Amino acid sequence: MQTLLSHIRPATARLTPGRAVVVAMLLGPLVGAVLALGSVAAEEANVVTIDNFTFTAPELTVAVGTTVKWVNHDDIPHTVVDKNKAFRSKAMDTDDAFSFTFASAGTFDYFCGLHPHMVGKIIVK
Ligand SMILES: [Cu+2]
Repeated sequence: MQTLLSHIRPATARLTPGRAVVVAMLLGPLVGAVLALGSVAAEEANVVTIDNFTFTAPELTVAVGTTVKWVNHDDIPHTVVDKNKAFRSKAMDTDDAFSFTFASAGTFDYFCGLHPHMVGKIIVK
């Protein structure tokens, strides 16, 4: 036990009030940034991002009348094509977006016309 304490004491002694303030100052903006990201994500609930050849989220459920936006975050072009031809985007370059308003209920399976293994689904209720 004595040896364990002798190991702990130097560690706690190092966290002086001055250092604690520095740590708080460093963590503050980080926590703020994480909270800000959280609120952006909440606002963009009907956005599907394209990252690393993947639609995220791959499956999204929305109400009739909802506009869904796809945003390409990859550095190569992608498209969004509905299997039943309800919608079809042009090639989207980096940070380009495509939006479609779902006026009727149903399940919309879609894929990337350039990389057909990229698939996603919008469920409209
Ligand atoms: Cu693609």
